[in-house]
Amino acid sequence: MKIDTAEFVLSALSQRQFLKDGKPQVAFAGRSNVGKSSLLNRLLGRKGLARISKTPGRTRAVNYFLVNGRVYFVDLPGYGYAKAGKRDREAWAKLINAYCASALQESLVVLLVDSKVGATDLDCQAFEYLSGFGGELVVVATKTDRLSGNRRGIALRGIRKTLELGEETAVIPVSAKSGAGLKELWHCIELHVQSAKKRMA
Ligand SMILES: Nc1nc2c(ncn2[C@@H]2O[C@H](COP(=O)(O)OP(=O)(O)OP(=O)(O)O)[C@@H](O)[C@H]2O)c(=O)[nH]1
Ligand SMILES: [Mg+2]
Repeated sequence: MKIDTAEFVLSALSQRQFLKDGKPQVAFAGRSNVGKSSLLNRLLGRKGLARISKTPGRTRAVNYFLVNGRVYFVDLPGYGYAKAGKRDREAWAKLINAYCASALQESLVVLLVDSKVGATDLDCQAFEYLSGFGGELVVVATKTDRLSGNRRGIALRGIRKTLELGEETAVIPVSAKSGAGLKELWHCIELHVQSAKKRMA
């Protein structure tokens, strides 16, 4: 997709602020620090659009970005932030649950898993949870620039095995740093936007 415009729209802190105007949404979910904001920025070719931080747990709200006036990219707050207290975790769960219940059927969810860390227990739980909403889901393995070709293959197979993925679910290896895999991910996103348009027509 050629990006003509990509603009920050809204940082939603509660369910009332969620956007439901019928435009397709592509939601980026995953562990804190897995690289959601970086991937979103790289896909859109806009470095500073979504905030990136070396401190995990910075993205606390549901952040919406409107792309070419026709599809929302949604940066979801990350899970598994080690320093988060109980209240933080509960607030996070509430926000994510609400987003999933309200928008996930219409969304493509991009679940990010760190290729070097592999799929954690929380990633498995997230995968099961997100799969339960009946929307489309694609798994991406992030930061592949940190692995050699051989170890990358092993890591991908490991992720597939740990998440117990069936053939219908793709795992796309990507790097926000090198740009690897972005074409494949864009292809998935395009298909989603097109099928969402057909549903609405
Ligand atoms: N080597 C490498 N580092 C990356 C890549 N993507 C992200 N990072 C680094 O990983 C760290 C976290 O990136 P973010 O994009 O902020 O991660 P996030 O998932 O949005 O984190 P939260 O907002 O806390 O949930 C930063 O230091 C990034 O520079 C990548 O493709 N390769
Ligand atoms: Mg982030």
